[in-house]
Amino acid sequence: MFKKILVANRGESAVRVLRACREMEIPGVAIYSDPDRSNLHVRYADEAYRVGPAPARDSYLRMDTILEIAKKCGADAIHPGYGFLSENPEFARLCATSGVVFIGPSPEAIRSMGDKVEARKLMEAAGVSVVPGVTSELDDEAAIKEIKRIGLPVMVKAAAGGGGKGMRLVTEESQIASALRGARSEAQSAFGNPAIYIERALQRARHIEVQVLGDKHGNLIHVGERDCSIQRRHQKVIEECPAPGLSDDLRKRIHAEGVKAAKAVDYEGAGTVEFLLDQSGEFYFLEMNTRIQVEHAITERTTGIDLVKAQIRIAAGEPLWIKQEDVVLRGVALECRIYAEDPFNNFMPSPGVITVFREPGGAGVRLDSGVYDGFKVPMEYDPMVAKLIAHGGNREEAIERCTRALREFTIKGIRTSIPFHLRVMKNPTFIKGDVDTTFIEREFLSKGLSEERTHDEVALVTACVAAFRRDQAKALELASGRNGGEDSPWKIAGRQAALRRI
Ligand code: MV4
Repeated sequence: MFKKILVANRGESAVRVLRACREMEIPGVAIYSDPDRSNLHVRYADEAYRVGPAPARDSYLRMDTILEIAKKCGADAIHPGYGFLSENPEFARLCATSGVVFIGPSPEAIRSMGDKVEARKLMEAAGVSVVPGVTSELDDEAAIKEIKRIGLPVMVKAAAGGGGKGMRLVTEESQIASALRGARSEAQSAFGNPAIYIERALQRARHIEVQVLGDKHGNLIHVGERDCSIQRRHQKVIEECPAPGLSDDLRKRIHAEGVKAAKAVDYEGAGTVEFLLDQSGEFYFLEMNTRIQVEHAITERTTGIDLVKAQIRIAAGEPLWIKQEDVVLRGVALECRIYAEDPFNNFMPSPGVITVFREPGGAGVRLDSGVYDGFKVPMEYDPMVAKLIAHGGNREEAIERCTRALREFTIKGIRTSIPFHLRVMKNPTFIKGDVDTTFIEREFLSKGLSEERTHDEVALVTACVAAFRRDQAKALELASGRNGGEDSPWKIAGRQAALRRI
């Protein structure tokens, strides 16, 4: 096992990994950028080193500095967490050549899955179903011909993209030429690679992803699926494990395809195979994420498997200790990602100081966060402040517990998405489990979101009215007396009324 692990990440992600290190009695090392000096992950770690100034490219993305720190402190492994360098094949390669274990898959698996065109081709060759489409370089004329064959609407995607970046929907033939041109130039400027590909656009599909675990000895299993359809602008908002409403047969087939996809790249470690499930029940490979994901905790809750510890054990060369038939999912887990943003003002970022942070708890509740009372939510990084994971024996209980925990959760000083999550929890379409990737748009954004008067506000107005009445009553009481001089109650009441108008 490793002597010491450096965690090349920040916030909640770094805290999650450091907790696994602590349980395994492996010293954990944090790195921090200047504004993160007193961040929770720094306090939690056994050692911490400055990596650079605020911008990620000068700190959490500095491969050379991070490897230097690893050498200096004697870390023999690096865990990249999620985001930052977690899906950077060059970093995985550099770790290997520097004699430090990268806790994740091989550079080759990261690279081939990072190129979405190559991933599509690999999957097709392995017999995994992919969305009908074309990946070859085409001029406009040839592209138009192909698009007619595939059938409108189509999606134009960047080969180097992923996660929805640089993606365009084409619904009419007349848009094709400009969509291709736009997508190519966007792909060039965003990824430095103008390659694009075209797929038939699936409408109102669900995002279902299969969590896999593979070791260095050829064993590869799935540990169930998640539904991550509830998202806004490609940012996941609520995830659920297992995906609601799938037949046993469909579920089994998706699991099998997830395993087949991961085996095709000899996958090692924890990974996720994403599928789009359309309304007719057909599903297609979309992408593979070659890292541990934010939403891994709901799988941990339903399977009882600690996925981060699994990653570490696999990276250290241990064979998988669980067999496929031993993986049993119990109940339902939901995750709400709490962001520092105002759901009633178009989800505007709401950075600032968290003055009160009171976490929920109790049966079936897990809270993973990187913040605390007095924490300043920085502008520079991801606005997620906490993940609330609620588990129940069934979906109904998971929703009840999630609702209860969201109500217990108090965050003051900044706006958060907690009230939005509460709306989702009582939304009839969500309660039916009838979700797809357009859920938020259809159920909320198209209808407009307005704030409910909170108890606090009602209490404040009530107190003002009560104070006003009391003052008036007092003034009238005094007025009924004899005093008419300088202390005339009429004058006092008049002065008070004038003051109130300020
Ligand atoms: C699609 C699609 C429909 N048809 N591809 C968005 C993120 C990236 N992983 C791929 N995405 C999509 N690809 C075809 N051929 C719809 C989406 C999509 C989506 C996918 C998963 C979760 C949320 C989404 C929201 C909008 C669009």
